Amino acid sequence: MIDLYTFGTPNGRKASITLEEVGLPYSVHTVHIGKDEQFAPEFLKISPNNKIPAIVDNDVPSEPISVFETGAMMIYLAEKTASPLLPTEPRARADVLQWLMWQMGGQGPMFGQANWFIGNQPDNEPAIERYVNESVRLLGVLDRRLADREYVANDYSLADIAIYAWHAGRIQSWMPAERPGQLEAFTNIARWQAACAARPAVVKGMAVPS
Ligand SMILES: N[C@@H](CCC(=O)N[C@@H](CS)C(=O)NCC(=O)O)C(=O)O
Repeated sequence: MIDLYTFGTPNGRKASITLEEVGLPYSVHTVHIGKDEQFAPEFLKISPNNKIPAIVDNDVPSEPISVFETGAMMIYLAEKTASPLLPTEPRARADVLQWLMWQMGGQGPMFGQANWFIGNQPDNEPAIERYVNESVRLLGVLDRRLADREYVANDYSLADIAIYAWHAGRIQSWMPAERPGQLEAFTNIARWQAACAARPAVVKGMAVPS
């Protein structure tokens, strides 16, 4: 059994959707980041960066294996189950990994900063301008990528899970009111988002922790 330490955030959902997709049984432990539970010494032993999510795999021959950082976690789970979410064929694998890293280094941090400044420093116009502009640029990149393929790396993969978890229901919450037209223009993203949202594993994973 795998222990999942998580909270109801985009990064947390990346882990729970992946666990649902690969079909491994797991037990959920809520780490309430609003109550600073991520700083508890026991949690820091498995997640030294004091962030959720983290997993502990007890279904291994010797000591349990703990993994923090969602990108590493998703790759670990896909490899453990030989899942097609991370293909072994080099070209397809590189495609999935580059878009997974695009999410880890680009979409996640930029959406996160835009959301944070709009929520916490609404008068900080330079910061909001910077992060919203960069987020919109990234949305354009994603929309163009999806123009001639169903999923980000052709077949549904870890990349879609990571990007979807951050995309779903988030953008509307921080995109400034004067920008709504831009969102509607991303028609390829809208089609892809609906396809991801319809997957039973995505529905279940998005609801964790219940
Ligand atoms: N790069 C990390 C980011 C994880 C992250 O930012 N988690 C947030 C919630 S979405 C968190 O735990 N924040 C609590 C804190 O920063 O103290 C990953 O992908 O796992």
